[in-house]
Amino acid sequence: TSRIAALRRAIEREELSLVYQPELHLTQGRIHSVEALLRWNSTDHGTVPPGEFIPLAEETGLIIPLGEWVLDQACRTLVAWRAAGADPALKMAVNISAVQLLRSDLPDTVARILQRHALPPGVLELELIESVLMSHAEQALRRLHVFRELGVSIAVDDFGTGYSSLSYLHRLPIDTLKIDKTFIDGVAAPDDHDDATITSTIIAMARTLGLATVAEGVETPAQLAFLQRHGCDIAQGFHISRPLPGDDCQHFLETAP
Ligand code: G
Ligand code: G
Ligand code: MN
Ligand code: NA
Repeated sequence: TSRIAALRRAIEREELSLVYQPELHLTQGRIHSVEALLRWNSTDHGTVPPGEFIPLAEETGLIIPLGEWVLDQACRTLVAWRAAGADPALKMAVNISAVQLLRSDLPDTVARILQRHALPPGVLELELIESVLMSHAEQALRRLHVFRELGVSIAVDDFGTGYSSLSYLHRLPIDTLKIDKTFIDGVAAPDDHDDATITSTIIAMARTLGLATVAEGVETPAQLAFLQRHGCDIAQGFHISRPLPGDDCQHFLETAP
């Protein structure tokens, strides 16, 4: 079968799974959130990387049922962790593609799934990429206001790679900026003064504007130290933890300090 045909049947064939990557709060010293990341292990095509099948799902519209499956599954997992004693403040972060955000029924879908699982909206954080907030500003803004009213928080993913300015973003009802890994890669490299300057400037300006900052792709103790020194709120990356299957992540949460 073609990849599209296989992807179309991936849910019913139970080929999809989520892995969860913890995000560490740097001053509170606790796991603030986990990000759900979709994986596809196809019977016909083997393990297909998300960088390949997610664009395919977006082009074909399959991202709508897949995205709903992700939200439902992520909420189900969070409910199980909470029942097992997880921090009630622990947030679940879910990536939302532009195709999903532009649908007017996304807020209803999200509200319905939260209700189904009896979860307070405040534990859900939706990650949006920067470019959709610029290219479809009006529709995006309408959705963001509904989510704000609902109590769901919004993070801007891969921040710094698009063309939005902080002065524009701060007028939007968003909560968090996730600073793109490409900047974090250079922050503790002696020859990369630009990345360090950009990162510390984003952190300082975000703070002024009342936005929380997450550093993505933190891989070394030196990067973590830089981020702590510059007042970044939250760190995510292989140095904290790789994305983990649900059971392993639950164990990580139970044993993390
Ligand atoms: O999971 P990483 O391991 O490879 O993710 C690669 C890319 O796929 C990232 O840009 C990530 O945001 C995106 N991604 C992962 N899971 C999801 C998902 O459930 N929905 C959407 N829309 N994107 C996802
Ligand atoms: O676009 P988004 O930020 O959602 O993408 C998350 C992607 O980044 C996932 O593919 C995840 O596996 C990957 N990732 C998370 N932490 C690290 C890290 O420390 N190093 C590298 N190389 N990739 C990471
Ligand atoms: Mn993300
Ligand atoms: Na990102």
